[in-house]
Amino acid sequence: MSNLHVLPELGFGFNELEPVIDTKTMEIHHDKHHATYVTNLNNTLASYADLQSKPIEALLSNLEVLPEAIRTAVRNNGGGHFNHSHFWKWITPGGAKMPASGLETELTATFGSFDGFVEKFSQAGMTRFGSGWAWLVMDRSKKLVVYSTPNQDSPIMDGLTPLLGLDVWEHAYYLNYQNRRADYVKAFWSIVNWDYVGKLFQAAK
Ligand code: MN3
Repeated sequence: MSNLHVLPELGFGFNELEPVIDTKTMEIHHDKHHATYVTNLNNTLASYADLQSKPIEALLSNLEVLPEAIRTAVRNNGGGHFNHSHFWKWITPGGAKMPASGLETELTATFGSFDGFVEKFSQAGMTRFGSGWAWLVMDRSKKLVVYSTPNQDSPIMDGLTPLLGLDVWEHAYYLNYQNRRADYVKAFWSIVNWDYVGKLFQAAK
């Protein structure tokens, strides 16, 4: 088989986000959770040759055209693969400063201040009941929006462009933070890769 989806490299060591995200969590999250989404996605598409050549973005943007028999599996495992592939780039050892890309100006214009954005995004992560993601996205009218999704649902399924996402599944933080999701969300801000967020913002504008 030639068109398999592939688990991307992390780009840094499992231990390099300590103490914000512990080594064991990073290892299990990447090598087990994300790897399983990739394996399950490839298995799901195994007997659908015409779908195997489609990029993950194309599959997720048009779930409704997929055969019903595999739609939920692609939604869950394809969403998991897509979301995590970005997540590993949204976090970086030591964090990366807000780029001078106009994004900070836009965040301030939309949310009142940068802190106002942080507050709103954090709330989205905190109030997502159960498993899911908090998002900063650009909508079709080029407006910035903060919201959250359940499970592995991704903004591209809603026609929105993800700029920053935070995994608030317990598997993302439980070993270190247990029930303290708020502490994990707060610590996240010190490892955000704003360079990558800025690139996505520029591309989406
Ligand atoms: Mn995860």
